[in-house]
Amino acid sequence: MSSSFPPPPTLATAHSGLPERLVDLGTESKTRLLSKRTLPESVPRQGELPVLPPDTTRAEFNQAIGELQQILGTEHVDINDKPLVDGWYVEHPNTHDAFHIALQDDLVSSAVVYPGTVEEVQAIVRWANKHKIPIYPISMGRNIGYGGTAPRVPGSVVLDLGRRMNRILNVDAENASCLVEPGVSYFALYEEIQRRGLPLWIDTPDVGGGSVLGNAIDRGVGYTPYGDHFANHCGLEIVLPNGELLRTGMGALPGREGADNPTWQSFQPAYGPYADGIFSQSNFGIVVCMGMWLMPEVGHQSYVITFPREEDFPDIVEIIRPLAQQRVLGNIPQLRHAIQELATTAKPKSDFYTGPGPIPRDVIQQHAATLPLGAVSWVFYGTQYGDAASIATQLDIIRKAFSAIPGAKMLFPEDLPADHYLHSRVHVCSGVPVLRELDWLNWVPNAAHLFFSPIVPTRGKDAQVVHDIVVRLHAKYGFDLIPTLCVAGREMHYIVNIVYDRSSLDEKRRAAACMREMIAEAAAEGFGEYRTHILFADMVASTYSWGDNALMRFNETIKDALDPNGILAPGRNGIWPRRFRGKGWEILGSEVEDAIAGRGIGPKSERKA
Ligand code: EUG
Repeated sequence: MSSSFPPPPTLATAHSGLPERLVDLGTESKTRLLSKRTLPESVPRQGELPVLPPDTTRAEFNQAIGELQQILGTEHVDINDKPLVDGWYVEHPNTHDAFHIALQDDLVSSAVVYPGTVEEVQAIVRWANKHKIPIYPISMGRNIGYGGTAPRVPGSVVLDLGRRMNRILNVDAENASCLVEPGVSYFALYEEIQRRGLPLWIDTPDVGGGSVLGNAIDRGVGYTPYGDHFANHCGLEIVLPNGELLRTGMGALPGREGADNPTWQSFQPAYGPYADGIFSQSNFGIVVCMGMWLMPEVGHQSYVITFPREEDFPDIVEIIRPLAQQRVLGNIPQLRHAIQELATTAKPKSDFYTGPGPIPRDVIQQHAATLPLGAVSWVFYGTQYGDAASIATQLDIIRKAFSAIPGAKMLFPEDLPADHYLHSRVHVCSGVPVLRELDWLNWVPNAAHLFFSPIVPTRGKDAQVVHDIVVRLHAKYGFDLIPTLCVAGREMHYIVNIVYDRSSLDEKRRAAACMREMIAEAAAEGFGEYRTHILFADMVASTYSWGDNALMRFNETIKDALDPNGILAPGRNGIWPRRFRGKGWEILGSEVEDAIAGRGIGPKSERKA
């Protein structure tokens, strides 16, 4: 392997860096991925730079930015006028979406600013109101597959909160909770808890570089019993679009002599309407600090159950439901497809199949047969928690339940070679953040990915409906189907990972068309997404239309009341402030493919013919 790529930064030098324990693995992973890149690191940008915010002349922009430099210091304001570099997971750009689906410089900021305190965030918000310039806050911008650091409105000023606001403000070992700023990654929180020697787990998503705060308010998911991140947060501090500061939950009650309330991280709703929900997946406020519950460490045992037959999918789902509802399954297990056994070897697709289009089912089987799990179709990655006796009982119940599926087989980490993916699951499911999940990015050159993320009932016949839609549309658009189902007792996050070559306009256009049709067809059957990439936000939001779009009208009422100038993340999650509504900003239907064809993503009247 070539060694021409320098190691990524560590936590000692960057808030977004890797823990020391992962530097060698990270360097290998980065080198493996980037050495197959055929795209140049950057391409010359076109037109005058930076891209301006809407309704702002260059003179007005320069004047406004000068004021911002006065407020923050010039070293904390970067103008986005240099080449765009997609980078790598740990060294990701905060200028644009590294996994671009439209043109690389369609979704770009005019500038990136780095507030260091809550007061500076408030000052920036007041500045934005004065100049009517949209601002777009990110915690760490690792919302990969959903838009990363990119603002929805080109020319917005990105507030990178994480770079200078990355303190772990408190870890309360007795209450088993912490209080964090936006720049605290899972890696950083984990290392700090280890350093203090506390018997507490964090809960990490599949990859550990993301912001604990950012992921929770985007309602992300992890895999210990505390895997529903928003459900396990406790208390927020928020800068509102008018610059005021708000604490939710028990934090609204002042502590003794100006201290934080002692139950801020103990009780979520406090008194009165539970406001926290409207600050998740919204553009109603900037969350600058968040409490999070931590799980006391406990015994754990990970395992896989393999299923040889493709068509047993709905029956597997039927067996999962009661186990999850009874909490025999105590966390969020994943049901994956055999194709991931191939992809998590970090080998490219071309090692398995060089024909055109998706890799055929029998070719997947044929290669899977040579891998540790054998010629399987579906793989259930589970973990049980408790003391040894309790885990043994749970495993008996689970083994017995799944034995109804012909050929089902349970295997443990010691049954599999050291490099098998299950060993990575052992870490994730016991709160140790890792990088391994990035391996499937080697599947195609210049890989980017886009998630299609519908919520599906944990019921065989419903799951089959969505599965059939996804299978058919992936075949139609020529993509490999890479599904990961994150399962609970009543619903599953059926995550489809569209991996595409971002150097190919044709692949981008097909990926977008596939996404658009999956959203529409799933909605026609009554199924909707829990989260989506910013380019598809309007489309997904528009499917939640019950009662003549009652929900969107409600969201718009809140938006206009809190943000009358429409400065905070316009368009995020499909919510447009009054100033932008009715001007053709929404991207609906095939407009997304037009955007990819280079017609732009601004208001319709400004898009190229
Ligand atoms: C994954 C899970 C998600 C998501 C995106 C990706 C997993 C990929 C449960 O939510 O939104 C392996």
